[in-house]
Amino acid sequence: MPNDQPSPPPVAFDPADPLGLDELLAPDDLAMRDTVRRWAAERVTPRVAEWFERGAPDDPRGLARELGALGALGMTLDGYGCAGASAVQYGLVCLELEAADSGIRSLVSVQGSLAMYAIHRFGSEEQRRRWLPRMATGEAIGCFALTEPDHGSDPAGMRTRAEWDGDDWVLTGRKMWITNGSLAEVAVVWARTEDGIQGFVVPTDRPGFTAHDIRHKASLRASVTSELVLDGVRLPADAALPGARGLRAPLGCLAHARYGIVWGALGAARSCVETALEYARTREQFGRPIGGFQLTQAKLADMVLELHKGLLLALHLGRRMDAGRLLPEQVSFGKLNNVREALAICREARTILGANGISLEYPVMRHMANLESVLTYEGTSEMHQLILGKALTDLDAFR
Ligand code: TGC
Ligand code: FAD
Repeated sequence: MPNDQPSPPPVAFDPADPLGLDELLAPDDLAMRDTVRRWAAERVTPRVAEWFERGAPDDPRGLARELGALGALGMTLDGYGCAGASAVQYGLVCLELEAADSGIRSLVSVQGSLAMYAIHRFGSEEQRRRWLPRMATGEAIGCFALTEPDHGSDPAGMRTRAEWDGDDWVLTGRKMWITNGSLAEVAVVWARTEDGIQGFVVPTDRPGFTAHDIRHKASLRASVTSELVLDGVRLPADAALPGARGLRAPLGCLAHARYGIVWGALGAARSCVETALEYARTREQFGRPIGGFQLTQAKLADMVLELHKGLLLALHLGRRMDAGRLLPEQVSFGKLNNVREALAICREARTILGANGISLEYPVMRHMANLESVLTYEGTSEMHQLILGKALTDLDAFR
């Protein structure tokens, strides 16, 4: 919703908002953004480098409950305790969380845009009532299991299968790289059936379900990533998501989560721009601040240019989503551009910090390492190039 208050005339150039984009946001949008910004600055930023170094957040369940109290879980969904917020507000929240760390935004994306969204959109009334209110408060954590060890970009080839045995479904297979996997009370698992790909709501305490955390990650270290093993997991007939048939269903969930990333990645980039600017103002070499050298200014100017062009794009896509007019190809446009540019911004910021750029004392290398995952998950940059390529040429180059 555009701001209907008259805007005061711009008084001076604001390095934090050079295009005056805040004027395009409604007071409610700004209030929500500022609340989440403060929360992240108090609860995440001071501790996240330590979580990253250790390879796990301190208390992810506590974080989930705090995010629930902020209304950030499943926030665009209606009913069942969800906030019913706009897509623009969701985007702003993703940006603020990712300015602290991509892992925290990931927790929210997977919970809200993938697991809750799948249950809300494709689930039965009973499934919605059972899971969504507890997921909205963060009492129950969800994960979304599409990727397999041998099927990442091409989920159509998945091997995990669900077969009837009497009145029950029996699920067998492995899922890989699953965010929140070992934390989750409920997993939305995609499996092949005799009627094509279907989604299943799997309580993770069922016999035969195990989750093993993936170690030795150099990226997304403040996030839990797991392998799931489904060894003959027996489920009642009503565990299947009744509205989900074919790959169209999980891909529909991905479109929602990818939209959040369009904004989120810019949060990581903003944090790097702020850090580089501050560093350039204070670090002296050859007798003056390095921010006074033309080469450094060219880097800073280009970083700020791409950051705020990305924000304009994100806001445009958010307005389209709120109007019900956002196409999957437009989401690919945004994810491809904004993640790629955010990563380039972080890499440039790292050069400005010199040797300090590789230290976890500063957030830059952590953001940069995180964005390597963001470039790959939710569809690699190559997949989004191919989605756009197909939309432009009407020729499918995937196979
Ligand atoms: P294709 O034939 O193109 O599509 C199959 C059916 O799906 C429909 N469709 C979509 N529907 C809604 N939204 C979208 N974005 C859609 N894209 C496609 C399509 O119309 C078709 O419908 P129908 O009714 O005709 O059957 O399928 P394909 O097998 O050729 O695959 C296309 C491709 C490569 C683009 C797709 O497989 C893909 O996107 N691959 C990337 C996989 C991916 O993104 N995985 C992400 C896993 S989750 C994750 O990474 C979470 S990270 C944690 C975090 O978010 O923080
Ligand atoms: P591959 O598909 O094997 O691709 C390898 C390379 O080949 C890529 O560069 C790719 O673009 C390229 N490539 C593949 N096919 C083509 C082609 N036709 N043309 C050109 N290039 C091609 N998945 C989930 O389901 N749920 C989650 O919660 C989840 N969380 C994740 C968290 C993290 C930290 C990470 C890193 C991944 C997560 N994933 C999750 C998995 C993620 O979605 C996949 O890694 C991603 O889809 C890519 O699959 P892959 O890693 O198997 O790479």
